[in-house]
Amino acid sequence: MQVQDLEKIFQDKIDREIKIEPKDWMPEAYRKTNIRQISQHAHSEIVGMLPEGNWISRAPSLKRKAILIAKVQDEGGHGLYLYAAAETLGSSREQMIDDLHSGKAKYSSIFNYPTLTWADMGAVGWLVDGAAILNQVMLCRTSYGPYARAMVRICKEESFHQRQGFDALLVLSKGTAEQKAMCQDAINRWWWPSLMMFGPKDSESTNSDQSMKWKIKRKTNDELRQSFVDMIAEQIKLLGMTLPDPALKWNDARKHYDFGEINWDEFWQVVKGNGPCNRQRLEARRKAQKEGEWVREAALAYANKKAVVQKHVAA
Ligand code: BYC
Repeated sequence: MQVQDLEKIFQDKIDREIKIEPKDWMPEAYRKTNIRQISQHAHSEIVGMLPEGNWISRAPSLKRKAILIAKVQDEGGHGLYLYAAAETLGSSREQMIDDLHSGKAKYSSIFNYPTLTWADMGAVGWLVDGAAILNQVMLCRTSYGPYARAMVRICKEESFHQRQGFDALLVLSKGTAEQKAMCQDAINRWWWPSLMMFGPKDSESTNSDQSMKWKIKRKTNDELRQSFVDMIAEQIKLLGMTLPDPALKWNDARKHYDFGEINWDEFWQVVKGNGPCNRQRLEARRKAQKEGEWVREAALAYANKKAVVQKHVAA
């Protein structure tokens, strides 16, 4: 069969909402785009464990500590489902991790900001996981089967994450003047970076057009960002706090909130590796990789030994 015919069958499947599976023929660019996006998503989950892990030993109560441990562990699990989904496209785990450590692969800009106070744990849960869910609910319907199926479970866990974040902030928002101030300060610092998580404006998004045609993405960066602003602008009223944007205003004609201009220069600086914590995050990942070497070696030796024993038993 000619490549054009294969491409037609492929696009036809996508148009008819039939999932693409690992053994199906697919254009090389579709494979590459999925590997890029899924592996970057996996890296974000793993690097995302660092800013929150930072607070496990300092959580204000046993209950909050248990919740935070569970959340950070969930993020590790999400990373593993996603690496496994990317592996079905022919990329090895080692290669993906090398690309993260060499700085070749990206991960979400949001995790290059520091978590300075306990209120940041609430703000990360509410805003960062809130932004992540909006994006990820759409990805439950992405065209590549293993990615879509991984996202279903991830989304269930993320919605718990968002609620626990909101709950932590709600407690602070009803506390002492100092606690209220800490809550507002965390919201002020995390608001704009959360809006950046959705990526550049549609007019600057290099991958969106093709990814929308292939139904890897179902909504554009700007559409998702607008849904996020509309959702948070309402939820913040329950906290009695404010968002740090004087331009934020309901627009009755558009039936959406208008909001101010994002600092795109800051976004690109962070994406290029010059954010407040980029170096620290990569160093922590490289260190963990090195220190875990003996564990990987031992696990591999055990797996090989078990395979030899099983071969003997079978023979
Ligand atoms: N940070 O053409 P575009 C989570 C890059 S949540 C860094 O629009 P695309 C978690 C982009 O990669 C976060 N880089 O790209 C939550 C591209 O560069 P390359 C993870 C960014 O892919 C709580 C260039 O800019 N979620 O995990 O069509 C706790 C142009 O952009 C960012 C996901 O990864 C950014 N914010 O759309 C723990 C969801 N934005 O690759 C963990 C899956 C853009 O061409 N990913 N870039 O060199 C996606 O949905 C899409 O990849 C994006 C970007 C919407 C993020």
